[in-house]
Amino acid sequence: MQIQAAKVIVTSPGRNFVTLKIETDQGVHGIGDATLNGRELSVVSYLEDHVNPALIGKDPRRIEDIWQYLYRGAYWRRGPVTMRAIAAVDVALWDIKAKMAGMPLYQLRGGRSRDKVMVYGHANGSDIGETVEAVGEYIDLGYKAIRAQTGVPGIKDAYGVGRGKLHYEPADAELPSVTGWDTRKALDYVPKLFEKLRNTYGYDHHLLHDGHHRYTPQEAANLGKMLEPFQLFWLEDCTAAENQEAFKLVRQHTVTPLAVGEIFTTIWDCKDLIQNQLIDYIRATIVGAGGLTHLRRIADLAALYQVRTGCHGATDLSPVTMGTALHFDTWVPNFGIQEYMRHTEATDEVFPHDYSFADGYLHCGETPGHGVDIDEDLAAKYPYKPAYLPVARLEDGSMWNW
Ligand code: GCO
Ligand code: MG
Repeated sequence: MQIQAAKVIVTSPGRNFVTLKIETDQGVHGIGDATLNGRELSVVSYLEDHVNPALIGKDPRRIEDIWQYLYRGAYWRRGPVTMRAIAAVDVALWDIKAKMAGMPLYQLRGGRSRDKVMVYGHANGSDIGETVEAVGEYIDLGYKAIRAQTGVPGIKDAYGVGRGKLHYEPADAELPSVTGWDTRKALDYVPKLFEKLRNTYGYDHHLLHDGHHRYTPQEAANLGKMLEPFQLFWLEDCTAAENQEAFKLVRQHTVTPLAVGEIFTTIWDCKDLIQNQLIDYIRATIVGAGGLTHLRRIADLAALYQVRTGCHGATDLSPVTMGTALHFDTWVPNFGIQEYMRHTEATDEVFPHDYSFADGYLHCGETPGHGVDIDEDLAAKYPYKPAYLPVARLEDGSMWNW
């Protein structure tokens, strides 16, 4: 069996997605997601110019060997571009293997560990009142877990507050738009949001919050401590994670559960945080961390330390990643939660899929493979549009973490 063709499809049904399609000489094809929000074309080039030519003629069943070939073979290891390209190949090959086996992908990992996958949705509003209302809407939709983000008085476009409520998408401009940040104001306002949420809805639902790398370790510790009475499911990216040691300070001061990892690309980014038990949830996901082949290694390491998974699932990850993540979530023993921001209808049409939402849970389908395909004719109707994530500046004009 041989790989006959590998092609990259770029489509923008509301936002940009990069998809790799691998075709075999046996008529079976597989697809993988290679989207890197705001830097999409770099992965297109990485695949088209440097990876796809080397795939032709290879045996698609040798997934592990192809993964090692691309990882070790590049010499230049890790990083978001390389690892997304590897993820796309890996996921397309697992799709092919599962289709050949006539099984849904989770069966090839070892079968079901659970009946359904708990997800969290994104509630946001321009102030506490609006966010509280938005959380209520998610509760009415059946969600068991909800991430709550609020605009903060005096901060221009605080992170996580969208123009569209159900389809939050921050990347929108030909050049990055400039947003603001002020830790003092956020530290004052955010705990009040959670106090109001608990007073309004009680403690039956899981609540989550994303700090988006903005607080210093000391400020993050302070926030974690202030949020303790409101019993969060997790506080995410409370501080920048390049320096993994920084989490020691946060950990020493708060029992609020911590989640990190959506920008991690390999097990090496996760290792110290997991082994030193500085986090509770690891957010690396399929497209960001080298596909199913690599993510399961991260999950297995995490399991040794009772760290659970919480895969990144923002809308910039295509339905291909969502579908594959759901097979991973259905299998992985140390599952925690899955992020679920709904894609637009146009996106769902371009990527027909068999996963479904009911009562706060996602269910992966039973179709052989990962259950997601691409309608190429429809995809062609939505050409690539340059789009960037925003940047953030402090009041005095200095750059900060967006
Ligand atoms: C999340 C993330 C996203 C990212 C986005 C960047 O927790 O879902 O923080 O909102 O900002 O994926 O492209
Ligand atoms: Mg996040």
